[in-house]
Amino acid sequence: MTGQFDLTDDQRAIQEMAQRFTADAITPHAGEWDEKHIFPRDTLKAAAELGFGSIYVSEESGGIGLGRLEAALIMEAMSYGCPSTSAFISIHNMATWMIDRFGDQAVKDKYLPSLIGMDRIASYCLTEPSSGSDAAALKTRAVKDGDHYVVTGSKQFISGGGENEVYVMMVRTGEDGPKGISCLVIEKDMEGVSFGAQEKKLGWHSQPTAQVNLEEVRVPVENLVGGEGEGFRIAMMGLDGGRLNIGACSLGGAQRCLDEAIAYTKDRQQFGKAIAEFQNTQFTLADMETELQAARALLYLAAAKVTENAPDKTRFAAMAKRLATDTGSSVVDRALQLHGGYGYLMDYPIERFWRDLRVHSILEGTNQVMRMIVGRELTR
Ligand code: FAD
Ligand code: 2MC
Repeated sequence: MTGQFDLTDDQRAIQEMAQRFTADAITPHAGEWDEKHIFPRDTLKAAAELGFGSIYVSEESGGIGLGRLEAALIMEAMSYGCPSTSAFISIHNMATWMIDRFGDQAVKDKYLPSLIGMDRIASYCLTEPSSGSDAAALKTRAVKDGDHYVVTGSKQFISGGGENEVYVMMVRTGEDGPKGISCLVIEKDMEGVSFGAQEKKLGWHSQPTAQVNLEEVRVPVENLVGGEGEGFRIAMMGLDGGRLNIGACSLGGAQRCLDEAIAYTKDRQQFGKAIAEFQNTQFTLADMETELQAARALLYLAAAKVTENAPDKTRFAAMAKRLATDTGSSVVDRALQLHGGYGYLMDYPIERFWRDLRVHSILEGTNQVMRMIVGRELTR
C-alpha cells in the first residue's frame, strides 16, 4: 500500500540531483540575487545542462522526457533555495513544451535546440492590460498577409520580458472568444517588438517582468504552433502543468522555512528555555508540517494525473495549485512569526520567501480562478 504513495528509486535520484544542484548553485546566492535584483543567467544555463530546461520535452526532440511529478520534484527542490528562479525555469519549460507538443517539425527545428540548452529562453504571453483572469478576451491581433502574420497589441506582466529571446504568444487570428485565439512564436529581435520598463515588484527579484509591445510585427506563418484557433486550448494545457510547478515552488519554499523555523526555535531561548519547548511552538510546527504534507500529497496526485492525461487533470491541477500556494504562504507566514522580529529582517531568509511566495496565489490563474475551474466542473 505505501509503495503506491512513495517515490520510485528513479524519482528519488532526480530529486536528489535537483537538491544537490540547489545546495551548490542556488541557495548560497539567492539572497544576493534578491537584494541586488540579479538575473542569474549562468545558473539557468547550468540547470539546463542537467536537463532542467526541457524536463517534459520529449526525448525525441532532445528533452529529458520526464513526467509532471518529476518536474514538480525538481521545481520543489530548486525552490528550497530560490522560488523566484525555480518558477522562472518552470515558465520556460511550459512554453518550450507547448512548441514540442503542438508545433510542427519546422517550428520545433527552429526553436527547440536552443531552448533546450537555455541558450535562448522562452516567455509565455497570455495576459494583457485589459484581460487577466478573463484570458479569452485578449485583443492582440494577428492578421495574415501572404506568408506572414502582422501582429499588433500588448502583453502585460511578462516574466522574462525584455531579457528572453523567445515569446510564445497567444494572439487573436479570428472571432471573439477562445476559438479565435492562436499561438505564435515571436522573437525579441523582430522589428516592431519593444518592452516596457522593468516592473518593480514585492518579490520575484531574481527575474525580470515587463510589458511586451507589438507594433505591426511581421511573423512568419511557419511560427504558428498548432492550428489557427487552437491557441487557447494550447495555452490552457500549458497552464495545467505550469500550475503544478507553481504549487511545487510554494511547497519547496515553505519546506525551507519550516526547516529554518525548527532550527531557530530549538536555538532561541526565552523565559529560560528554548522557544521550541513551548507548546504553542510545537503545535504551530505540527500544523505547518501536517498542512504541507497534505498539500504535497494532492499536488503529487495531480501531477500524476496530468502525466496520464486523466479526464479530471485540469480540476486536480487547479485544486493542487490553490491548496499548495495558499498553504505555502501560510506556512511561511507562521515561520516568520516563530522567528519574532528577526524574521522580519533581511538577515534571515524568511522574509524573502514570504515575498516570493505571495505572487503564487495570483499568477498562472488567481486562486479565485482555480476555485472557478473546480466549482464549474462540480456543478456542470
Ligand atoms: P484580474 O483578472 O483583474 O483580477 C483582479 C481580482 O479579481 C483578482 O483577485 C481575481 O481573482 C478577481 N477576479 C477576476 N475575475 C473573477 C471572477 N470571475 N470571480 C471571482 N474573482 C475574480 N501573465 C502571463 O501571461 N505571462 C507571464 O509570464 C506572467 N508573469 C507574471 C509575473 C508576475 C510577477 C505577475 C504579478 C503576473 C504575471 N502574469 C503573467 C499575469 C498573471 O497571470 C495575472 O496577473 C493574473 O492572471 C491575474 O490577472 P490580473 O492581474 O489582470 O487580475
Ligand atoms: N485544457 C484543454 N482545454 C481547455 C482547458 C484545459 N485546461 N481549459 C479550457 N479549455 C478549453 C475548453 O474546453 C473550451 O473549449 P470548448 O469550447 O471546445 O469546450 C475552451 O478552452 C474555453 O474554455 P472555457 O469556456 O472554460 O473559457 P472561459 O473563457 O470561460 O475561461 C478560464 C476559462 C477562466 C479557466 C481561463 O480564462 C483562465 O484560466 N484564466 C486565468 C488566466 C491565467 O491563468 N493566466 C495565467 C497567465 S501565465 C502566468 O501568470 C505566468 C506567470 C506564466
